[in-house]
Amino acid sequence: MASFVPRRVFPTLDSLPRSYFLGHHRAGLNKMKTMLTYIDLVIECRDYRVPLTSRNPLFEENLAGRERLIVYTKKDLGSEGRQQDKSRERLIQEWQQPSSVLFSDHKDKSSIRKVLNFARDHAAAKDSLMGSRMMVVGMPNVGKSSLLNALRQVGVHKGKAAHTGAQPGVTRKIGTTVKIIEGDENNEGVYLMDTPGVFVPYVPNAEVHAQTCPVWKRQGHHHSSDDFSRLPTLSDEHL
Ligand SMILES: Nc1nc2c(ncn2[C@@H]2O[C@H](COP(=O)(O)OP(=O)(O)OP(=O)(O)O)[C@@H](O)[C@H]2O)c(=O)[nH]1
Ligand SMILES: [Mg+2]
Repeated sequence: MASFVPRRVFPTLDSLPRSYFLGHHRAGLNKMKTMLTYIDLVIECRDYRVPLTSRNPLFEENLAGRERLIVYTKKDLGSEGRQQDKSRERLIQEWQQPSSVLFSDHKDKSSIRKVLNFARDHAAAKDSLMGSRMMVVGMPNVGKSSLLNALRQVGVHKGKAAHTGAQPGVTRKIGTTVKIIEGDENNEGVYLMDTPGVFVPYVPNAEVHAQTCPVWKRQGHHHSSDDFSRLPTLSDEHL
């Protein structure tokens, strides 16, 4: 039997659409911008497995001026708790300074408590009777609504409030706002607002496209086996 010889060069698939920037992405981003006045903290979610390509520069451009916590979600799918995983996390934290960085798994209460503690400290520093309002943002399917549900579950022991799903585009509108930390006589508590995932308007080259599409399987978009053969590894992301 002939032995398997992996290919070293991949053809560029020019026929594939390289973006997924839909009307509700633009509308969502514009609405997020207008809501910023009421928001004390932006919680930006990125995918732990693709820390570079799940970052959307549109958020930096459009949501500047608010303090930001970056949460790398789905840690359970990308980390085995090895030394190299921890080194990579330290590298990501350094890279993102001065923003704060946390890593989460929506089913791991201790990682969710770390996000809650950050939110609590942030709200306490603001020291307002009105409590604090936060907004979760990120690319489609990174786990924003799952994080919101987990924070609500651990923070105020309430059930799922936002729809979640394996396909991108589940959250279509800015809407669900939930309490994640109870208030007291001095403040109203902490509230978190869910937002629709926003993709980048244009993916510059086939390589970046090949890295993003297997992670955010696009609705109605067929991927060739070539896309999947180029599934990114964390080393491809230079981290
Ligand atoms: N293993 C694992 N899966 C997760 C985690 N967080 C979210 N997911 C899964 O990822 C998928 C997408 O989650 P959502 O919370 O709907 O993602 P979203 O960012 O709100 O997506 P859109 O609203 O479409 O932009 C779902 O199948 C979740 O169950 C996590 O920490 N670990
Ligand atoms: Mg959602």
